[in-house]
Amino acid sequence: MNKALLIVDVQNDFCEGGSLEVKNSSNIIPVINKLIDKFKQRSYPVIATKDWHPSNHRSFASVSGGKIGELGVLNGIPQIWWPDHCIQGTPGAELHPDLKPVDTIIHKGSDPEVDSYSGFFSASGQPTNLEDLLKKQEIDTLYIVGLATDYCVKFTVLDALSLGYKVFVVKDGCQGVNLNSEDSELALSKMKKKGAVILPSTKLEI
Ligand code: VGL
Ligand code: ZN
Repeated sequence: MNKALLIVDVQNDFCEGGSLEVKNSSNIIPVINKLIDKFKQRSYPVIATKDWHPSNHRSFASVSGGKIGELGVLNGIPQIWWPDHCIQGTPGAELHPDLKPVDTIIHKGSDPEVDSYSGFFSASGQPTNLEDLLKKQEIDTLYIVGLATDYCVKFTVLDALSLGYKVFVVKDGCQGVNLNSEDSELALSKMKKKGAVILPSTKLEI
């Protein structure tokens, strides 16, 4: 088994004080840092995704004219309108400063016309570099953490499962947006139903 740690979107805009702040997100940083240490000790790859939008990204309420948090349609695909976030090259798009260094960064969401919650594919099915990278390193098992449980973590986990990876989701290494209060729990149930193992970092054996 070749394992990798995949850290989803732990960027300033999703952390406390950011434009799309996920409440209590700072709690996950020490958990993730411990995992980074463990994976590095074993020479397992540590990969992070970044939501990486141009300033005219059409998931932004300000660009598409929708209301923040409401559901609309973008090029025929259901789309929630978000505040401007993770704009390429801005401080909000940087990884949280307390996060330990990672080996590789995968960018997603750069096409202004299409959103990309998953680290593997955009909503229209365009692949990122993630699968190629994992294939090159013969990774078959992913430990996934990050933000947000109910969006980018969820879609990344579901795509990883469809692609045939064994997936562990470290629950205390994730935090959700929870536009509805149960969204994160529902997301975790769905990931579990599709085959992910959900576990706390204390139970993790690598
Ligand atoms: C995300 C909303 C919009 C996420 C990204 O990283 O979960 N959520 N863009
Ligand atoms: Zn985004």
